[in-house]
Amino acid sequence: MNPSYTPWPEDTATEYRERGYWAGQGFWELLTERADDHGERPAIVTDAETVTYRALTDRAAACAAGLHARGLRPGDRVVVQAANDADYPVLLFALFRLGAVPVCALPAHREAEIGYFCSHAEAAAYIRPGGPDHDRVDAAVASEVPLRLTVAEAVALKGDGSALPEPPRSDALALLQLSGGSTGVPKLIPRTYDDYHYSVRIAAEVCELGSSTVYLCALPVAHNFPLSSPGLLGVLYAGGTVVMAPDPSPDTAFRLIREHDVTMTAVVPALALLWLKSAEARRVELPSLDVLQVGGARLGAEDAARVAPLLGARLQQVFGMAEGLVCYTRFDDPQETVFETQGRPASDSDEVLVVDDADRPVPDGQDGHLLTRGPYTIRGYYRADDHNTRAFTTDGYYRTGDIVRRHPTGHLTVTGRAKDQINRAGEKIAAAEIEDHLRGHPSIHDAALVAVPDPALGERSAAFCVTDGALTAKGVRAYLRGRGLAAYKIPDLVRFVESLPRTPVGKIDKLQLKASLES
Ligand code: AMP
Ligand code: DBH
Repeated sequence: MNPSYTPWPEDTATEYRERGYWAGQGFWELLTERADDHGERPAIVTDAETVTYRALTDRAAACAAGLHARGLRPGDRVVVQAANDADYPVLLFALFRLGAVPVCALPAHREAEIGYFCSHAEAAAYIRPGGPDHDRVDAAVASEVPLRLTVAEAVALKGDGSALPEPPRSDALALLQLSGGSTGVPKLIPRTYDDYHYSVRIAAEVCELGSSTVYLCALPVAHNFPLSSPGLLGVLYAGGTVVMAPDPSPDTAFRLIREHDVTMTAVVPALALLWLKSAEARRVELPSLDVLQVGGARLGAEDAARVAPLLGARLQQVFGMAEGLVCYTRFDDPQETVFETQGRPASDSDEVLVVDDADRPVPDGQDGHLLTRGPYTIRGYYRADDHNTRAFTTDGYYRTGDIVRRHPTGHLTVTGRAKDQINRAGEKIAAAEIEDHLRGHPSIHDAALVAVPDPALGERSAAFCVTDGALTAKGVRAYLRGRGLAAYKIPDLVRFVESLPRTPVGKIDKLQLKASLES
């Protein structure tokens, strides 16, 4: 029994192994297997270099030995913050080799988040980019974290490989992912090799990856989506090539897609809209691009329909969570399903319940809370006993906080979020629904709806709109009414902003929007 997190019950774990979901392989063995099979193929490509499978393995092994010589041991937690470049996979696989456990921080995190990760995980090391911002973070955690290095320093380390212990067992912790949770501090998500490997494998299968896949990593690579759905790990599993984008702007992304004949990439909806806008203005040709994955937040059906005509790529909607479950639309789904749903679970072994407030199942087609469990969905957050009793049912289902509608095919449409709902005098408004309508306006590029405390109603709604036109609040309300919406769903407040604030991974930061109304 590991005291840091709740493992799967023993009989369930046995079943997952017997059924082959848990294959008993770690990521280090996976990489060395690939290097043995096709060592000279490009694994990672950046503007500066091409790293073959063999070179990636060799560099990671050297780095592992160097980190070991500096005192890192199997099981040690290491908070890692890195840019999208070749050093990140070197470091990641070095930690996998050593059995040290990366905490997947994002480059945008600063003192508050990093300080929290370091103390909560009792990190043995903090590895981070160079530069004044991260120097400051480093200084802030210096008294608490014994080993602190820049990424460049870490990957340059060398040591005696023969001193390294055996690679970790597959039931060990592979990494700690972060939960984006809309309130409070992020939770740490304990993922084992067995379960993460399965989620990567099943993702590679669903996305039909192969050795000819060239994947552009445009989102911050440590995030669960570009890391594992199928992302970096899925593409390496399939023997393909990962091109690292230093930034996700249309200029950089389109250039890299053309230069390296990229076949697939993944973005959040806000980025998709930016790319679509740019593609529309410039009529870009991206002949190699076959699949655009969009996930992390709800993509409106009207925007979904613009992807193929403007980018020449097939759209795949991805609805996932770092806690586990990931849903994908399939390439043979009818168009309507690809536009209107966020996909269906990657694996037949994913158990999904859609329930009412009392945890009673609701029929297909009705909104309900999404609960899930399965071979790659955690049974508890890391060191969070108290929160776990709320976030998980007694029989091990994770309460996603998402409101979904299930179709008879098993596809899910995300219609809202339990925490992201406005309760206006008892009448509920799903923010995603109104946002989709707002984004359907030709002059509104992005929109967010948040709750504002109201003495009479309890809450009222405020809409933040990013527009390029001369819109008025009255006009927006009239437009929404024109879409046939109930009166209580028409925003009480309408604000026009140049852009919506984003969390490090690009989701709309609703807390900041709410705060902007109070100041
Ligand atoms: P996190 O806990 O940070 O991994 O965030 C996962 C959450 O992001 C999910 O529970 C959803 O609320 C949201 N999410 C991810 N993908 C989508 C999507 N395609 N559509 C709507 N919401 C999404
Ligand atoms: O938002 C997410 O966390 C997410 C989205 C798509 C995710 O974790 C994933 C795919 O794996």
